[in-house]
Amino acid sequence: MSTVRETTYEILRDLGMTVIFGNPGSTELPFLRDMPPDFKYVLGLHERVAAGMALGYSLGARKAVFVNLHSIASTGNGLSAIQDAWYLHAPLVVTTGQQDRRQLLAEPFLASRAVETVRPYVKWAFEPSRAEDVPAAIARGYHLAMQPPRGPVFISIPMDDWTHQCAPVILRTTSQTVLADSAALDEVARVLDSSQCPALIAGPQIEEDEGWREMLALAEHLNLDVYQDPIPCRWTFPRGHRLFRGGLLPAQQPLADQLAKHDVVVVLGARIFLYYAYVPGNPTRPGTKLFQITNDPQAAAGALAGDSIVGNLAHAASYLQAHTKARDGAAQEATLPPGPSRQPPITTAYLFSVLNRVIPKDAVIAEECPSSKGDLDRHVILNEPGSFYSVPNGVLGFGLPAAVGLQMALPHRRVICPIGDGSIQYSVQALWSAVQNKAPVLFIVLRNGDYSALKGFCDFTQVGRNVPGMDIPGIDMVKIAQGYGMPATEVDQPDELEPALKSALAGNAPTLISVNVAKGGQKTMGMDQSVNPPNYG
Ligand SMILES: Cc1ncc(C[n+]2csc(CCOP(=O)(O)OP(=O)(O)O)c2C)c(N)n1
Repeated sequence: MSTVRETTYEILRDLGMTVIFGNPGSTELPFLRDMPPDFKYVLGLHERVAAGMALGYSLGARKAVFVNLHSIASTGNGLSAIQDAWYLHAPLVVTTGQQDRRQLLAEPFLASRAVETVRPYVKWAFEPSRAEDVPAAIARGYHLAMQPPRGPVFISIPMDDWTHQCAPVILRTTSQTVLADSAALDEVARVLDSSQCPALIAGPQIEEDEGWREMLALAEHLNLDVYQDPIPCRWTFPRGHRLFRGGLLPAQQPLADQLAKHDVVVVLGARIFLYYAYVPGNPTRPGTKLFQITNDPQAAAGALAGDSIVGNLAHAASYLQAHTKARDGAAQEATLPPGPSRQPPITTAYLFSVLNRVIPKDAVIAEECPSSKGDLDRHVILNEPGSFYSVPNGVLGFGLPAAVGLQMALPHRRVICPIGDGSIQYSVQALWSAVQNKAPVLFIVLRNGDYSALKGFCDFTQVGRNVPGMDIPGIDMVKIAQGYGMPATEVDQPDELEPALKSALAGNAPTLISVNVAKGGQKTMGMDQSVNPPNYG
């Protein structure tokens, strides 16, 4: 017999979870002591950062990652990263310490109700009723986290459990590919074959199911318009492809208008639909035949319209390609946006157009730049899988730690993190982790001195501009980064930008460039002027 602690390290090793992201406290020390040398502990100075780096690492490495946080103290701080993992379908096995079982009844200092706190945002939240069940509970959590749709699980572990005796946990496998009903796919194929003007919507689950090549092959076979889902958290179609028509707008009527010319729309791996501001309308023009293929039964059940099919996206795309007729059509060229002005002050459109010129073709973007998402979307053209990650549910603090975790998982690709000067403050301690882990992320701070996206939303919702808390003057991110040990520079003039970016990319160290940019304020988060009044009131 071994101890619970020894058996846990054995099963973690067997399951491939030997990198542990965490922030420790007294209730975790009995687990963390004498960590075996083949394990790596990655410290986050704040739990949003620890769990957020784990999230990035999980997305980059495409596997489950173990997280160890501190009782309820950390669970609250880390909850926004856990909900990001929930929406991004990222398999995190999150554990926290609990007070000693022998005094829990008396609710001692650091007694934890974390299980109840996290429940809405995890696939399973559990505190084992016996110490000797802890390793098996972790294995069960792993298997569930890896089932599509993947996602976080949570286990609370009393601190006295680790020294108990326990039997080994036998390593087992659980299959992870669930195929869509072929009769239902046949119906989609039949409707596509009789369509005059079909369209595909590419969603994040294409990457979850490693279906990039299959999606691309299907689109080329059908020779039809392809749109990215609204406010995408992943890019799942080559941005420079002749069939790519850009992103859908995240509001009902504008989105329906965008798709109005299509008689058949097939949504591959996305919700129907992710909206932001409320602009009432139909999900699609009445009369359009709408299908959804998703790996997520919740997304199927919750779709506002259309017929849904649950199953693996890579398989479904291949199946549709094999069961539909190839379509001809005039090959359209991809349209490039006009080159933005290089007059000062630097605009975010100019910044992203320069960035697009200098980054490697296989760069990975982890972004959080609310008011300039539209500019990023238009000017950064990446055509490789796994090249884009963004906030899945509007909670700021995602970008910085995700970038560090992605870079740690993907040492051969360069991770770029464009981020607002407001957004970076929600998880700024990740700069220290980038330095400590030698993760050469290029952080580009868009310094406009305000919450431009919120000002844009004030306009959009017509609440006016007389709202407090919209400006954030006097933050020097160069000094803050340097304080965490990171080289950092400021860029103020347009012609300083390209040399600064090139010099940072030539090196192999994490670097921060703070760019003074023109205020946005005309755009709401993830949306452009096209959905603002007077077009839609
Ligand atoms: C955790 C969290 N707190 C607050 C908000 C509300 N919020 C949305 S956008 C935004 C402004 C972010 O500022 P910045 O990063 O500078 O980007 P900008 O709006 O200037 O483009 C805020 C505070 C949020 N979405 N998430």
